[in-house]
Amino acid sequence: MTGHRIALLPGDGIGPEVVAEARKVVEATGVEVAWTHLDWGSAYFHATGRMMPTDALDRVREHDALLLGAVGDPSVPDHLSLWGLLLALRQGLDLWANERPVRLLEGVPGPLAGRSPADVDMLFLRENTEGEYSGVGGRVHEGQGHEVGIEVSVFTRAAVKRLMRYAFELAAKRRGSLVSATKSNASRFGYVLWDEVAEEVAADFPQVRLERVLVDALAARMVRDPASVDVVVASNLFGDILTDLAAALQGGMGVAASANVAPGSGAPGLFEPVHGSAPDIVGLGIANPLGCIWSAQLMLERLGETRAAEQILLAIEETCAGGPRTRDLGGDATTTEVGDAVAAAVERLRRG
Ligand code: GGG
Repeated sequence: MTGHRIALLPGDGIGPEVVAEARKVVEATGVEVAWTHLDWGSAYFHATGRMMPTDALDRVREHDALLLGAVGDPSVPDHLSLWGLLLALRQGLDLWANERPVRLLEGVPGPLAGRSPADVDMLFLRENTEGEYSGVGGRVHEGQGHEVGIEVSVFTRAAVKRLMRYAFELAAKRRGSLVSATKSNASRFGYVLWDEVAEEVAADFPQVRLERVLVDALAARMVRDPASVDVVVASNLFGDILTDLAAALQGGMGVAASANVAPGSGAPGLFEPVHGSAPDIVGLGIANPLGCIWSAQLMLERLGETRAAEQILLAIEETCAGGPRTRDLGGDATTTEVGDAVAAAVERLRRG
């Protein structure tokens, strides 16, 4: 077997539709890939009682990277599907950083009227294994009037520190500015630790300006003054919410991409569009594949395929600027037409 070993997890809903286009675009780069198709997800759950098999972690570890479509189906409670697959992979592989680039692309309509692509270029780093999504908690007195649900946020010094350090490293390579999203005024334990670690790590990066910003104020600033935001580091929940806002600012969930990674660990990264399974448009052929294609671009970049990654990004930009667009971006093109256009642009760029 030659090439990068990539596990494809199309998953649920529109996942298979967008993953097919991302695969097509990767193949257009000429990069050698050995694909493994894993049919895990809600259909697998109905057949086996689990979202993925018991040896799933061992099986995915045999790969260099994973490309996932979407998780979630109306027939399976969301907390079972998410914890049975996506969160289980993030925690099980200890993929502690969730990276989400946010850029305005020429030609993509969005709510930031009057802003140009140069004004919006952010990178979000979301803590990915604990915080508000630690999975710690429980329920008592179920079904009774005095029922209690407890959800515990877990912030460990080690996990905050590794993420902070990584965020500072990336900020140092970009514009030298790091915003740490916090809420240490109202939440007086976890985020106070978060802030302390941020200040400690900052001492090692004098070239980076650290700003601690309350998450609510940061949300407003992202809309009112996006050019003032470069790298953002946030907890699991805050990162989840802020990156959906950021996706809306860049034109919608359909274009947003992400990478779940554990730099330096050797674990395969998990690359996925930010959007969910969108059950309302499954099978209509109108899902926007750009978020998944962009995620595949991040994957190739991580795998060291710099040239191919650059070509995909240029091809995405070219397609947004003048090519077919799906309905969410104001066009009437199908998922396949957009995937074909990006793949054709990649092939043109390869030929020079
Ligand atoms: N693209 C994968 C997917 O379906 N994500 C939906 C989701 O609910 N994600 C939650 C999260 O990112 O924590």
